[in-house]
Amino acid sequence: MIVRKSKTASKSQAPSEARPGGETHQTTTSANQTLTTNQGVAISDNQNSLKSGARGPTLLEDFVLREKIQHFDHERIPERIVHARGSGAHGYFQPFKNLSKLTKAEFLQDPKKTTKVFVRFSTVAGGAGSVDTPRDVRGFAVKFYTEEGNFDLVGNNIPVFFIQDAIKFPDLIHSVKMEPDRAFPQAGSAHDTFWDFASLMPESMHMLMWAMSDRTIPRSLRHIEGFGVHTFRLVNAQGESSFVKFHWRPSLGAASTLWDEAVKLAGADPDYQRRDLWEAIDNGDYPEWTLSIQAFDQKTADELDFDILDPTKLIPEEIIPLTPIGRMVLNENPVNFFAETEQVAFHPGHIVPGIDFTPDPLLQGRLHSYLDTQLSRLGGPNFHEIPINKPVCPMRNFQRDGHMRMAVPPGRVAYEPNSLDPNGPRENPTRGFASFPDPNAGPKTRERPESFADHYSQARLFWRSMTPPEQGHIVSAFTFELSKVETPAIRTRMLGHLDLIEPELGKRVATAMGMVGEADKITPAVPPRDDLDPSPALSIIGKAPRTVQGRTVAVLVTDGSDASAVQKLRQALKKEGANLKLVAPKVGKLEGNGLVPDMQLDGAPSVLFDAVVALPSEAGAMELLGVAAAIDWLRDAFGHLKAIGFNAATKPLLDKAGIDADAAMGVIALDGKNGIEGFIATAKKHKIWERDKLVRPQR
Ligand code: HDE
Repeated sequence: MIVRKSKTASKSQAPSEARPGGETHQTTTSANQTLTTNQGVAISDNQNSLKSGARGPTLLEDFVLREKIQHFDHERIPERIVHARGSGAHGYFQPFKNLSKLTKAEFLQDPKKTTKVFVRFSTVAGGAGSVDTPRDVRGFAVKFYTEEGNFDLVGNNIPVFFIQDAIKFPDLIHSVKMEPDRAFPQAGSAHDTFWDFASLMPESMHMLMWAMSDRTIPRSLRHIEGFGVHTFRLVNAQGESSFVKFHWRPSLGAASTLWDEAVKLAGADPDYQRRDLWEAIDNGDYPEWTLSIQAFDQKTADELDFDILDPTKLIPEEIIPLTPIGRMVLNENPVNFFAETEQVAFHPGHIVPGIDFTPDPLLQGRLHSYLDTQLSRLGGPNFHEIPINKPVCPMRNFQRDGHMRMAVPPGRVAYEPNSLDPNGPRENPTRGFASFPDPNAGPKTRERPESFADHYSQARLFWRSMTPPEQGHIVSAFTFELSKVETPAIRTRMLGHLDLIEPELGKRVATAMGMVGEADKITPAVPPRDDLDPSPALSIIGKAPRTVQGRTVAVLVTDGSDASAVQKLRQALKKEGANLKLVAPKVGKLEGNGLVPDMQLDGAPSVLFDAVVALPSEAGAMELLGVAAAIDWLRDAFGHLKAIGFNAATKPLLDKAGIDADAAMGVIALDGKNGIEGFIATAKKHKIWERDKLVRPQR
């Protein structure tokens, strides 16, 4: 059982005693509070090892020391080979209505019933200690603790994948991970081996477009969409099956950072997204997603111009609309990161009656991998007994023993059928999982179906579905990554693919790289189609809701700042569901206004916030003129296209930062009439795209 403690830490301390060596001892007389070894032996001194004389050598017999150090030496377990860096949260799922027409899955029947979930978000390429904001796909894995067993929906924030067959996964991952001789770069795809591999894999083109789009630099984990990627099956009580694609949509809307923000965030706060998720939940700002499906039958599948078993393809919502089926709320932080977020074991093969697989060759390979990886990661086959992985429904079988077995099954019978234990577990033909009798079968062959061969049309569809700023970002991302590639032949090969995806894209990237006319000529297996309608639903900017809900506005204040102006702004933001953080040159209480800053300026660059306001006093502004961090604060906010609010005293700072006080460009005077309303309305745009042309080359 996971024991949850109340949020407030106790202020009272155990009594502290002074000793001759001057070290701190906190002691107790209460049996409950007594510190013990793992064997339950009370420990009298946790500050000093057992020595032969106060200044003598440490004795081997010190079992307290040896046990403590030995446990510490083995505190780390192997990190996940992919998705090592992750953040988790508990919550619940609730269906909107009874879905029995489509599925018999118990947790999708009753709209009054909630099912507990644990979610782990992750980056893919970096190690467990890597930063939160590299350009990378985000994992979106949900464990539903249903009454019919655990169902894991182990998806990503992108609806397609790089490869079509599981046998390519180790190659893909080896190419993106640190290069094996030099062990860099960490958590990044901008290097030769990744682009070498990708440029030799036409099937990766569609996913590369997503990877180079704003999707891979999300604003926060609360602002990502999620996708099951593969086509799955739903099966109802009559044994009828539909195909299904799963989609998660965040209630705050999807949103991304700019590349320059992502880079600066990595330095300003390596834990930016983990902290954001934690703080939102801690503040009661619970992130929410709607689960939607695209359900369709065989006839519709046959009519689509791609193969639904091909995980590099998506079904545009404009062709099969999303049907919302329920909502997920994350309302509880883990109490222990290791026990929960690190030890949670997801597996696409964890399904429940009413949900089934398709023969997507990527999914099929995953069905082996996830169970297998837990043996080395969690040390044996009994990982299902770790609290975070335990099903909530009864679990009984004849599996026995193994490393770290916790269960103590009594009795002499560990087999079935048996006559010695008539009350022991037995097959249940009514409730038991029955695989959908998929008629697909053919001769044994190592072969890619021809229906998987169109690698460019949906990459083109993606490009054409983006708004102009998003297209510009894709061009910049390809330019950045390919410019980091040292081998010219890899660059020219990739430029050839971009020409095929869309000549305009190829040309813009080649121009930005200074490599016009150098693209290789690539012959596609199937030429890209030119007649696909764009899918506006694929754009983030196009469908961004105008809101500041769940966002953070920072206010730069100094001694003598006007507390009532801060208070008015705070109230107005609160009404809109946004947070306000006070940033000041010093973190202690300010003079002349009693304001207590949340953060100190050097540790609170504007990159951490969604919009900024400067409300210094006149004297405070004069002092800030000599502080580079203050000028950068405004300059970066301007460059990152954030709404900027200011008072009259800020004017010299804006001048020094080279910022025109132009409301049309999102720089709003707060002390004017309707200043606060105007600022909030601007902040709701998230980014002032009109400003982009003032601050970076348009590619
Ligand atoms: Fe994974 N993947 N994967 N993957 N994956 C793992 O499982 C693998 C794929 C995804 O927060 C590993 O327990 C293979 C697609 C997520 O714990 C491993 C293939 C999608 C997570 C593994 C894929 C994913 C993983 C590493 C190709 C999106 C993190 C540790 C056949 C639909 C789950 C572990 C968490 C983790 C294998 C492809 C998503 C090694 C062989 C496609 C979100 O088993």
